[in-house]
Amino acid sequence: MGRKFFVGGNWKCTGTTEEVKKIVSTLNDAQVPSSDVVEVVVSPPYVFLPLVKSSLRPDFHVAAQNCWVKKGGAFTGEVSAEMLVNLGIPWVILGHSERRSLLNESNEFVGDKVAYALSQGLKVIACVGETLEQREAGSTMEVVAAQTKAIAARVSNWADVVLAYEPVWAIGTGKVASPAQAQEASPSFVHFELRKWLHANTSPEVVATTRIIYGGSVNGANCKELAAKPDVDGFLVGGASLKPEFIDIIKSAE
Ligand code: G2H
Repeated sequence: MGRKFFVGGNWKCTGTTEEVKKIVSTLNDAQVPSSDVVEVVVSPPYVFLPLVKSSLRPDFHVAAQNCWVKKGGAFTGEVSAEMLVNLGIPWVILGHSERRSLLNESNEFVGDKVAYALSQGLKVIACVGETLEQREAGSTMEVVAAQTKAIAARVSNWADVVLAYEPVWAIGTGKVASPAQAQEASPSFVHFELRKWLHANTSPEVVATTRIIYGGSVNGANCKELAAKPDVDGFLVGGASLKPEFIDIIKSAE
């Protein structure tokens, strides 16, 4: 079974109601490959989820950018997985490096979040990735494997998980991982290595079906070449997902 190409748009903490309406209108008017070919999920800030959900074309889906680690309750400022389900939001991004680094989310905490979100029926875009210091120290795979292991230790059903490899040094910097860094025949490349890690630690079905997408300064100009790599099953796009070039990135699925 082939893995359907996945394109996520992470709008991060940006936007006004008017800007959000404009982005949705651009997406709604776009000619893109069918949902048999590409799965498109956009992730606005929490406050815009109902607006985007109600106005976005039905073949595109919506993700929250985070959710709480367990059942809701006395957790001021948090949003629970149950609330997202109640709103009809099918996806959530968890473990983004901005939350890992700025809010000190540990591998275990992210793993717990992934497990809880899945248990409530959400689908999860789970992010992993190394910092520049870690890459330069030669510990990329060690870091990425530890992050993935904390998820795998808590998750048995990977059907609703998309793994996003986002090297921290490539996020919002304009320094995209070269296609060679994201995937090459050599086993030293991270997507290939991650699939190998899944092979050693999960089941043949998980290895064959889990999508490993790339994030970090993906744009309309570099998406085609990245998309052509066999272990790059799609993208998580930040800055460029707010612009019309997001359509070109969706089209790179073909
Ligand atoms: C990585 C990515 C989206 P950008 O954070 O998750 O952002 O494409 O702006 O580097």
